[in-house]
Amino acid sequence: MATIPPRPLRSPPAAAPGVDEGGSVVAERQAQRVQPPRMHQVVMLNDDYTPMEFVVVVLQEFFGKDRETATQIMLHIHLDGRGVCGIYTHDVASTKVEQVLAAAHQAGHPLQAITEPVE
Ligand code: TYC
Repeated sequence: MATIPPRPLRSPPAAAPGVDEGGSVVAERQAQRVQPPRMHQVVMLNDDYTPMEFVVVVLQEFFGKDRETATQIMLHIHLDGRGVCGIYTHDVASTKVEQVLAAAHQAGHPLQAITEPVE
C-alpha cells in the first residue's frame, strides 16, 4: 500500500520577493498578529422583586465577589438600575448569564442579566 511521504522541511519563504527559488510566483506571507479576544461585561439589572440577599449570594457564587463587594455592587444596581458584575471572554460571560438566569428562575425571582461587548 502506498504511503504519503512526509512533507519536506523547508525554511519559510522570503517575505520580500514574489518569486521563489524555482521561479514560481508565490503569495507573500503576512506577519501574523494575534489579537486579544474581545471582552464582554456581564450587566445585572435592577427589578422591584428580587430580594437583595439573593443578589448578594449570586454575586458571591457566580462572580467570585466577597460579601462586602457583592453588597456594594447590589446596592449600586438597586440605586442605578444596572451594574457590571465582571468582564470575561464572550463564552464565559454567556455562561455566567445562563447561571444567573437559571438560579433566579429556580428561585422564582425575575432577576435579569445581560452581556455587553466592552469598547
Ligand atoms: N431592587 C431590589 C429590591 O429592592 C434589589 C435588587 C438589587 C434586585 C439588584 C435586582 O439586580 C438587582 N429588593
